[in-house]
Amino acid sequence: FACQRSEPARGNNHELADLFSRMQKHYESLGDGWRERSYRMTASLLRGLAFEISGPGDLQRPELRRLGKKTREKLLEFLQTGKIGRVEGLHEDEATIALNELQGIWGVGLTTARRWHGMGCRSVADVRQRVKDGQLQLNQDQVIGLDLYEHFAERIPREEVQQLFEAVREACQGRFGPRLRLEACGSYRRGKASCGDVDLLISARSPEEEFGLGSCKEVLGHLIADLTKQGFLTHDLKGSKWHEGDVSTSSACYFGVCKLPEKETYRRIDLKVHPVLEFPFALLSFTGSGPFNRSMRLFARRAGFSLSDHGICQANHARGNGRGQRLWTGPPIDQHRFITEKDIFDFLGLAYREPWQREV
Ligand code: DCP
Ligand code: MG
Ligand code: MN
Repeated sequence: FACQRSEPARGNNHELADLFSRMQKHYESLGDGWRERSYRMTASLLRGLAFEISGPGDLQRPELRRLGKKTREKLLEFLQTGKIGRVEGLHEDEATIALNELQGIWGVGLTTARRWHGMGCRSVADVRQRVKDGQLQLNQDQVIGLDLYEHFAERIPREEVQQLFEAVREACQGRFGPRLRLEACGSYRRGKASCGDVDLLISARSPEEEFGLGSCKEVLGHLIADLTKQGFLTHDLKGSKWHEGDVSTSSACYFGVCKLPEKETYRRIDLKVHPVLEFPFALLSFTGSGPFNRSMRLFARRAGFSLSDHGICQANHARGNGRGQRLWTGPPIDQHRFITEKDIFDFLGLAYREPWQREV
């Protein structure tokens, strides 16, 4: 994990991690979960090293003791030749390209993409044809995903994210007055010039203001009703299941589609409402990036904690061959200690990283 107190490692480790990530993606697309996890683990281990791998001797260091024989061979090959033959040999085959295109339809995961590929679908156009011919049944999300495929494929300029954010802020203000806090997260908060979707996090401004507000689900329900009524929200995704009674979590989450009246393009929007006490954890998690979250959570786990968008608690590995990765969670850490994201970095002994420094 590259934000340990010592200087972040770059160079070899960085390049190696990218090579292993490519292998991971390759096996992911083949559905080989075991190899996928193994390469993911190696890539994130490499990204987290506090020292630079510069010679064969480094492979003996205790930080690398979990690596298997094949992985060591690849590292050695890289140190000796500057590349890994196995990765050089990877080329995107036609199946991979087709599977990726199909998974670009919102609501289509690898399993569905494979099934459709097996029926001869190679492209979005193929899917549309088969739907027309009545050979393919889509679920509700996929109907929307296919209809709005070209819309969702278009990146959202920063300024438009800002406008969409304003629309939601006004709805919050209109319904709850100044009690709610709204943050644009995801790639927007990481400073990207354009975003794939709009990610908005909502919570009360303070525990006092949370009092009497209703549950997160109720708050979200009101906002969705208001935003739908005014025509801002146009489609619900995930079968609009957000309001169903999942008692295990205190937060609420909505996936949908929105549009500004003056714009042509429909945009994907994710809304999350969290309790005040979870706010810094939700902000950190919803800001990403995804790989950054994974490496920070892995770092936390190695330090004996389990980090999520709800909080942090003590966690113990199941002892065994080290592959099982089963986790017993212990007592939560007092959430009142965490007001900002920086409090979480501090707690884990990590140097703070600004959102735009969280790409990996
Ligand atoms: N996230 C995560 N793990 C996932 C999905 C999301 O940790 N499987 C977190 C990290 C992401 C954030 O949620 O940064 C928002 O998810 P998005 O899918 O919206 O991704 P980004 O906003 O980072 O990129 P994009 O511009 O493509 O929306
Ligand atoms: Mg996003
Ligand atoms: Mn999102």
